[in-house]
Amino acid sequence: MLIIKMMRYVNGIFILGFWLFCYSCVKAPSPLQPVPSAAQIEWHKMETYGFVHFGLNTFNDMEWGWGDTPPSTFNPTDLDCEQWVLTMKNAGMKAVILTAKHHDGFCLWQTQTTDYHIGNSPYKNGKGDIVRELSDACRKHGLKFGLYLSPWDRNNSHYGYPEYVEIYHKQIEELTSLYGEIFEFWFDGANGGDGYYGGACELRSINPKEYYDYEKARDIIYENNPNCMIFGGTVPTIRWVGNEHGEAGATNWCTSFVDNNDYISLYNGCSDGDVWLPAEVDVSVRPGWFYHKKEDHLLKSLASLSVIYYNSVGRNANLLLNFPVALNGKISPADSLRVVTWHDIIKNELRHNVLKNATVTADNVRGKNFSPDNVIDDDWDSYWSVKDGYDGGLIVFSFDKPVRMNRLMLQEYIPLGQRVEEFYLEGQLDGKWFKIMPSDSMTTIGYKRILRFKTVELDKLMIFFEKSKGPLCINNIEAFCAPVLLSPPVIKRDYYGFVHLNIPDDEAVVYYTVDGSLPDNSSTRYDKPFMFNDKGVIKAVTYDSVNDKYSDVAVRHLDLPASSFVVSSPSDSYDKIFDGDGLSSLNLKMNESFIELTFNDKQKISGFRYLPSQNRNVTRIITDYLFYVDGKLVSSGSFDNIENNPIEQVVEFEPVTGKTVRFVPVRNTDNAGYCNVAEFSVIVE
Ligand code: FUL
Repeated sequence: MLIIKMMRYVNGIFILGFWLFCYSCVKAPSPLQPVPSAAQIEWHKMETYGFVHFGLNTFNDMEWGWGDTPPSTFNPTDLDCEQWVLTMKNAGMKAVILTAKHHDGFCLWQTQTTDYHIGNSPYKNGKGDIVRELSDACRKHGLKFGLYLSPWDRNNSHYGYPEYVEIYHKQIEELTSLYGEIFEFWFDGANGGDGYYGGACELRSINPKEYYDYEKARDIIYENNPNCMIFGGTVPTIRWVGNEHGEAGATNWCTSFVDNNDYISLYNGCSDGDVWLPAEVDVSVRPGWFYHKKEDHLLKSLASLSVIYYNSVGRNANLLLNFPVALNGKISPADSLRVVTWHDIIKNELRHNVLKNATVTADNVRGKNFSPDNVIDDDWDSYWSVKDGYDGGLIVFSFDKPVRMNRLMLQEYIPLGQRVEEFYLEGQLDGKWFKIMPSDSMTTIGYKRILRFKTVELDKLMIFFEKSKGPLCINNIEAFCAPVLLSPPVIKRDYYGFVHLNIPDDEAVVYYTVDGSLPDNSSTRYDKPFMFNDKGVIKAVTYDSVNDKYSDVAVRHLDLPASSFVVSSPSDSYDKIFDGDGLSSLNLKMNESFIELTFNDKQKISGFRYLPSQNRNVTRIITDYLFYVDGKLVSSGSFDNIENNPIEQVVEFEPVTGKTVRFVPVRNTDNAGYCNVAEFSVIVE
């Protein structure tokens, strides 16, 4: 009897041992083709890197130089590549890509292929080489280095003929053999046609898919840089995302087609694509790629840079953020501070992973090495997976005590391909399950997906993967409770007198005052636009009640609203200059039209405000004016530096009592027949 019992026991151990053995030696899911190359995987892990646009265009205040400006125009006096690199490093970026040559053909290195290069400029008496200086600075500070070499060359006399293609390939050879390792090579897609072309000044059209022989270009690059990523051309390893405003699709597949050299759906990728071609989002911190003084006031806000981050890195794309280096050869202090601050904000938002100590369970586990715990360990190469034959799964995080969160980061183990097609989130508090928005159902994940939603408090978090192209392979899941984004409200009054206080984070609370006092959480709370049919100062702050923190105070001086006067000069679109919107403007005919307002009552008039159109590339800005009260000239003059800095102009003078004012434009920046007015108001005491 004892012997039988012992045998059963031994048998049991044997079976258990055998089962454990099998459980732990379950094979990984087969890769789902197409999969990324090792170099592509390393590229994904970089996530953000910087772009520099600098060249003759900078000195000519242009975006697309014609190719005819002499190299002598290029003269940065204080160039400092280390300042560029340190800015990017402090902003968490892993690399920098330089426009070694833009469409104007001017080369920032000492090339043998043309005279149109930095060696013929006054910079360092012709001894400078910015490709060298930047690649050295990158190596010194541990960043990778990449290059942009425009295929289109509006300077070169051979452009359009076979000779130019040889020149272009020679340029690639110089750049990829003389400056150390290149992590990414950018072939820009622009081929505008017309140009200087050595003086021919004509239109030259080519077929970009054939003309440049990109296959040969790739071979030259790979000779010294076998792991280099290639952007554009006919043999890319990454794809353009299809826009330049910083946004990948919420559905974003790393897979696509390179069919007849056309990429299909740049924004979303293609779920059934046959090559791994992940998206790169390129966007500039200012409207232009190159520096223009007149865009100093249009530097992207922290709020819009944050949105760009979540719409690129948070949507399975890499972010290539451009710095338009200024004329002195440095990134403007405002730009560099803005981007470093933005990085600190994002880092802070994604700092404390609240899933770290959760108990993790799943409805389906492939085997011991594929445990759901793998999604919260720090090992990128370990992942949770399910059994073959399943195209979904469920993972649950349980917390000892309720946890707050408003961000969720998910990552798939992409070496085995991109799989997830549909998933949603649910939370449980006090035994009740509820859906967590951002939307009912999400689609792709890929290398990284970050979701933002309203703060929820949970005992349990469940992620339900409804559809996947094969067994799930999820290597990382993190959740965070990001603090409110404390940007000061944007204050605007519309044509009807309603004041709007806009903030980017709808979880924040806004408080305001209308009596000049400083607002705090005991002031009036803003919940919808309010009527302000008077003159006065509106002050507003954004408040984070969890951390008891305030944004800077936004201040706006509002003059008497449109309801307190009649416009006596007829025009259909006068409402545009009282609507608080700097993008809508009124055109006034020079030497003929003016703005004339008659107040309902006599006023003590002491000045006026003029805002030119805030559209990009704005022209016809008023530079000189006359201002009358009841027919008497009370002020005349010019708006200094308005062309470079088209911000609101405030003119004040000794108060004059009167009812009717007239603002007459005298000159505009372009000596054009019309000028523009986006906003106008009269200051009264
Ligand atoms: C575009 C170019 O035409 C722009 O000037 C800029 O270089 C941008 C990154 O790519 O296609």
